[in-house]
Amino acid sequence: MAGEPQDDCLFCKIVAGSIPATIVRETETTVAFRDINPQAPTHVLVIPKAHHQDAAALAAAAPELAADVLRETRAVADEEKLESYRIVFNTGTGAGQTVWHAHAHVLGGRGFEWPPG
Ligand code: DGP
Repeated sequence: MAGEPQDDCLFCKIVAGSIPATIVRETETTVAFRDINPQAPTHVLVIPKAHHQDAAALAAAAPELAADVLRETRAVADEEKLESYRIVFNTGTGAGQTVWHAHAHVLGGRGFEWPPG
């Protein structure tokens, strides 16, 4: 069921604390932790604690929670002192999504190209 923890979900395990992560922020509804394979000097993932498979599912099922995630991207950027940064929600295999629990990448500390690769 949407929102319920999934036994086979890596990020649900990070939320539960059964897989370690370098957590930088936590709220009642979200967790932010450093990406294990950083693509920029700052690379933090912001996730809802509740399980939704991707950003589209999250926005449809729980728009207030989606707003919490977006608000937290700003808080991470402020804490990391990022003047410019990129927020990415890879949504679907073709876009590069590999973990099926909605997450925002907050990337900063270097320049970025447009269009993205
Ligand atoms: P995406 O490809 O958009 O689904 O992003 C998934 C990200 O999750 C990817 O950048 C690597 C990161 N990741 C995968 N496994 C782990 C893990 O065990 N710990 C942490 N901190 N990050 C992980």
